[in-house]
Amino acid sequence: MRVPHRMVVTVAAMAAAASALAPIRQAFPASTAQVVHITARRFQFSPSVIHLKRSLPVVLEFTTLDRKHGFKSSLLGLHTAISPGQTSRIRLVPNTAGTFTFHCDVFCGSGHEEMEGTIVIE
Ligand SMILES: [Cu+2]
Repeated sequence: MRVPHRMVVTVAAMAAAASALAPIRQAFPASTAQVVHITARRFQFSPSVIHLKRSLPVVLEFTTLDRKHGFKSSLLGLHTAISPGQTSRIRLVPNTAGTFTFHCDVFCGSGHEEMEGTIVIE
């Protein structure tokens, strides 16, 4: 199968953009980090807008109130499953100011496509 040249360029550009925006994942003492708790349920995240400060270590903590969901931000390179009875955590140091969308990547029903939110790094 032939791949159109334009498509190859677009994928490479997206990969470059993603690596430039990827937050730093590093070990740091949990006590120094801001903790943001996020709950997921059909078909929303709460809070749906997450405010983070650049260079400030943060732990994103996820739980679900009903069934399995997912948290994915492609531009920030963040992903975790959110399973019933468990707490999922992502530790990161945001290194790029901006507004980045995230969404649920586990199909969870008729409103799944609208299950999304925004991370604002300032
Ligand atoms: Cu979903």
